[in-house]
Amino acid sequence: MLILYDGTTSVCAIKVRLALAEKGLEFESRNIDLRKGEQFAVDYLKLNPNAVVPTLVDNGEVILESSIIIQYLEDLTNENPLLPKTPLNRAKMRFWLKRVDNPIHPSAGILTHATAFRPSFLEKTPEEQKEHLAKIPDKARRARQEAVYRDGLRAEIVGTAIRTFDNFIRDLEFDLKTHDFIAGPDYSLADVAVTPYINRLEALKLLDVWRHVAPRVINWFEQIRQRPSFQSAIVAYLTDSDILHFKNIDDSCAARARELLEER
Ligand SMILES: N[C@@H](CCC(=O)N[C@@H](CS)C(=O)NCC(=O)O)C(=O)O
Repeated sequence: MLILYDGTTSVCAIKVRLALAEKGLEFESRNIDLRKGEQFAVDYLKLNPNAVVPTLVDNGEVILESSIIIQYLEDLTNENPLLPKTPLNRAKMRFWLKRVDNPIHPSAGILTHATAFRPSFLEKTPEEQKEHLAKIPDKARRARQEAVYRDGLRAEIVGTAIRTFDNFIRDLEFDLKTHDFIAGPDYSLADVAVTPYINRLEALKLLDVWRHVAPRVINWFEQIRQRPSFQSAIVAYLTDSDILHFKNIDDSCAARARELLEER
């Protein structure tokens, strides 16, 4: 049995849940509440010393890193293949996986923590805030979270995150000119990897910023939302508390993004 140490709104965990759904693989989801700091529990750190989700355990073997996990799932079964058919499209797929890992993933973290997760962090006492941040093993991640919890959308790194997404979306738009999916004519792991991040932009009311420059990306996302995996791996997992976190998002994130992109 596959066990997924999971996070309901975690973009990386969603990536894995989408791959599991698309491959038709059964698994047990064990939720790690990141807002409560369950990723720092001693037993969890033994599985994943980076204090992040997802972690996949297959027959006692631990597999880390979402992009590696989804490729592992692909290797487990030939059913519902998610690898492009040609070497060139496979290379394109791997390129998008790499780019999603970095710089897209940290950029998504910056924007999410500056908006959706900031209010509940600020409700903690100064000691609790300090304690939470001190437990984050990756110094760069800790510094990013500290900056956006403190300064919100005015943090300097927000500009870098928005510009990173701008380049990403424009490049996706370019690639979608020649094929229906991101790495060729068929749905692949590239679509799996990109979906949670475009969905995150939508949740942060940011996707509209690119509606006119990237109509193909918007159209691609509309198609992706119709897939059963979108419902089972994303929508069905949202708890009332998750919905509440994202309900607080107003238009200020989109307004800040427009302002930053005009400064370019
Ligand atoms: N490179 C890792 C990144 C995992 C990651 O950053 N996960 C986030 C959720 S999307 C997390 O667990 N964050 C914990 C925290 O913010 O303290 C992967 O792809 O698996």
